[in-house]
Amino acid sequence: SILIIGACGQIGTELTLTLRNRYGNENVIAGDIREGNETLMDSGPFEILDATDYDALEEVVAYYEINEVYLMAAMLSATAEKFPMRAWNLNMKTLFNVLNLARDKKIDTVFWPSSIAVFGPNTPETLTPQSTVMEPTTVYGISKQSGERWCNYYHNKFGVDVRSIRYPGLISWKTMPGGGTTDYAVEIYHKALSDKKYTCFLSADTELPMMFMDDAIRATLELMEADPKNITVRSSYNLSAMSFTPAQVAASIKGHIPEFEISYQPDFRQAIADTWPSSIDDTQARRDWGWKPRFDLEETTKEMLGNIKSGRP
Ligand code: VAH
Repeated sequence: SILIIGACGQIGTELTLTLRNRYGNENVIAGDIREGNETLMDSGPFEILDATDYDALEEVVAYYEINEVYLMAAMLSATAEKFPMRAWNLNMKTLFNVLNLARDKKIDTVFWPSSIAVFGPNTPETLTPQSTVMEPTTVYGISKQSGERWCNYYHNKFGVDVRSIRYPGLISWKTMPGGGTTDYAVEIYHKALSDKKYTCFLSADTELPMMFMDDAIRATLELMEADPKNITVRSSYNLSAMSFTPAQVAASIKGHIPEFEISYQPDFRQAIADTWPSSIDDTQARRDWGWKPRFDLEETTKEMLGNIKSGRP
């Protein structure tokens, strides 16, 4: 069966629901340090789990006969700058615990998310290559770069089947993001509907790689279901769907809510965003496992405004 660690997070919630639809509710165990929303809690087994505690994790894996783990728990870029050592501890200890379970053959397959945050100020900024200079300047980026190196090491040294994607900023309506620099791209839709205005914490022209959550979840399942012999990247795959600026998403929203007004008050998160690329080259993912995005900015805006308005759970 499958265990999602961090099942109540922005990605974890949707991943859990999708996996339960696909593999059966009882075969997908949701684990998190806190309880999640009603839809998640009512749809299958749940365990309060601190994945930094190896013994607690091993007990859940044994009890439910887990063979696949999605490690979606982490402290994201903005919050990690406020609590560097807590972020490092959470992001790395959980990864070592899961990789060691796989090394010791207690589980078979691991998914671990990386991020465009692994790139830094001297990384080529447009169409950032799969393999390139990476000198991340954020705590979160350092933890993701280091995590990628460890995933690649455990694969080469112990044959661990760990698979990873460098997610761009993710936009979802079912869940709110938590502590990221790209969170503006979710907040803006909620505020557009509730207040018809939004004060953005990034500047108007800050172009960042972004992706609608349905694309990110589909990519994750496609990678996990790919034939291992086609997987040539065991650090983490670049993945891309679109890039946009706050001004562009505001214009897209104005097409549906003409009276929507945006203003800009960049805060400490601007300095983080300025170190990240504006677009990503995902040729390797397209070649290795047939990746192809489906949602562009206009379709994302329609989905977000349509679903948030209906107040679906
Ligand atoms: C963050 N949403 O903002 C995450 C993600 C690329 C951004 O890693 O930290």
